[in-house]
Amino acid sequence: MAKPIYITTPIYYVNAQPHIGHAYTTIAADLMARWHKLAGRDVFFLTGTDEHGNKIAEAAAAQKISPQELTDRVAMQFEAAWRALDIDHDYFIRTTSERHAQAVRKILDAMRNARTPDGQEVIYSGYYEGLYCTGCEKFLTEKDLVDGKCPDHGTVPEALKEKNYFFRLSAYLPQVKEAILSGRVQILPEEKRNEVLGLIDQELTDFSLSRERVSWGIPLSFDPSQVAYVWIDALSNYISGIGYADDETHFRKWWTDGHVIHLLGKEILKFHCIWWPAMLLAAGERMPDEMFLHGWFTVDGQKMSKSLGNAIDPHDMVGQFGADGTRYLLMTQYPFGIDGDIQASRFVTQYNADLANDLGNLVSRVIKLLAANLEGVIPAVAKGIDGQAELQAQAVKTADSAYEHIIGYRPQAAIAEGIALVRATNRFFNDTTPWKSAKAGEMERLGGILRVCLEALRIVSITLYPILPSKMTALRTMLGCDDSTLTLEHARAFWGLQEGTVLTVPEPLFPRLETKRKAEEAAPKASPESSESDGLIDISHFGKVQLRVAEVVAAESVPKADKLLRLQVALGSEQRQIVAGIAQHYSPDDLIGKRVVIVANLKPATIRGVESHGMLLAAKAGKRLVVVTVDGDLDSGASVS
Ligand code: ME8
Repeated sequence: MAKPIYITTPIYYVNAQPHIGHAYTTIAADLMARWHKLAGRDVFFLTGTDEHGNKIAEAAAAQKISPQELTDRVAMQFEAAWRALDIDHDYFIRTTSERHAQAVRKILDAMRNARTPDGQEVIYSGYYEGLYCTGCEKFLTEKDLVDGKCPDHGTVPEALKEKNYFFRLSAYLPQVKEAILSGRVQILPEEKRNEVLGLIDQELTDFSLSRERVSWGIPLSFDPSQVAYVWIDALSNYISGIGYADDETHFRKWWTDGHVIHLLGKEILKFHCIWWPAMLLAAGERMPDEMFLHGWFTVDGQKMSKSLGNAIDPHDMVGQFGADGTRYLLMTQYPFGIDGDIQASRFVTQYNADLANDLGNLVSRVIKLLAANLEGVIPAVAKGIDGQAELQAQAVKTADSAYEHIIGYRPQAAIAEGIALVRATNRFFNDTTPWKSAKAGEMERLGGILRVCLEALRIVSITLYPILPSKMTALRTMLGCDDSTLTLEHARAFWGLQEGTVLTVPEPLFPRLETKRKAEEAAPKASPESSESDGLIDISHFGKVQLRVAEVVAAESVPKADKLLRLQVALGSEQRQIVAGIAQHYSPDDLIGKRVVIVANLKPATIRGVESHGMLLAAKAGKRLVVVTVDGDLDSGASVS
């Protein structure tokens, strides 16, 4: 018997709202869990929220609410986002739950009572002195800093000295390394495995697993004046959520006897691939089987962040593309293991091309022809139709090839298998011209062609079910298929429909979306057109525009471009160059010292060979153009709302 599969996502911090970065990993895990179920595996899928630590306490204080209020509120938002995206997790673990606290105490007690392979204490007390970044919730070294600041958060870390309990990580590194080298613990993709091995060879130091000065956390049972370090707390979710402290049988089934898969983003590699296996070894538990670290994506070339205001809310996407459309779009942008860029401005085009045209139209053309000529009844199999053998051969292999891609962590390729079958079926439909048979009264041939298309669609409804669960369920209902045939096995045989079943004409599965220029170009981009034309960009859609006050510190004309001026502006502590099409309205000297308003969160563009990073706001009436400026003593960098 194949082992049960236990699959997890990271648990997300509740100091920010859910965005499509969180959705990305969660959809991938959901897709994989559904695939393994199709293949007949027993699967448990866990996700949840990471709710302790100073970062959360500070976020709550900034909103003048208690940490518990904040965590309750944001955890609900994560759960709501996953409902909206049709995420079918088996349990949602919250680290402020009693169930979780019990598990954290249990694993720390187990570590506290254990001895390292060479007989030393696993947990020992000592003093920690270092530079702590609350944004990262970790200590940084001098060489991590850029200009004295955390490179990820741009903040100066705090110098801390406190009594802590330390985990003797060093005693477990040889075993962790061996497990990775032998393949007992698989770290994927390959280059991440190498990165982990490289880190282990740098002889990582022991780390402190408790905090004295943090109060928003889980007190240690052996010293309640300290709380568990938030990463120790967070990693333990993978066992607390399946009953480590309160349901032994469940825990043994999914952890000890299961095949454990952690999906995560690449930035939390060290915690997962080194600390976590070492903690488990120390506590006498099995290490996970596979950890897949996917890349990070930018949105229209920019890092997604709260401060840039460009984080896309999953609900906004679901509102426009539906749950299935959103899942599809997010998973098909670039291969899973690498970094990528998501071009929100192309979503509508892609949705229309793949889902509305290729898949939706195929379904409606087949069903309409059937309803109009054969009373909507699933016809008999006919012989001698050109192209049928080829389509059939491709169809019966589709789901197996897709599942192989899933096992290899290539969800995009798995989806592409399903879409390739849709396209092949469309070609078959077009090449066999069934509408001509209908006109000519060749009902047997018409029926034969449509039956082939319906069978191919049945296989599509299984292959694309994991990414499009609700639409493929609707398609299956229409084809008269129930859940008992929703399996990989049923996608391997070509003939599976019940002749004589009456089908109904469905609502369009994927109604075409408006491709108004506005919607297509909603994500702001500093292209030469946008800055030299009417300058209008749609801010109602994705990628909220961030307006900020900037002070012009230098201005000059651009050679051979009589409309353009090149401005240097101060934006807080940053200096930027902006090219603006205002030379016919302002001389360079007019502008120096003016506090203008710019769209600050655009990716740099090159205009007539000159780089421009941002866009100036101006009001226009007829031929007159006036640059928007602000009065008063606002500093440059201030945001405009
Ligand atoms: O790190 N591209 O939580 P977090 C791809 N609480 N994935 C992205 C992404 C992007 N632009 N942005 C976020 C934490 N993610 C800890 C984890 S686990 C024991 C504790 C996804 O809220 C990706 O999965 O910062 C990444 O690892 C995770 O969100 C980070 O979420």
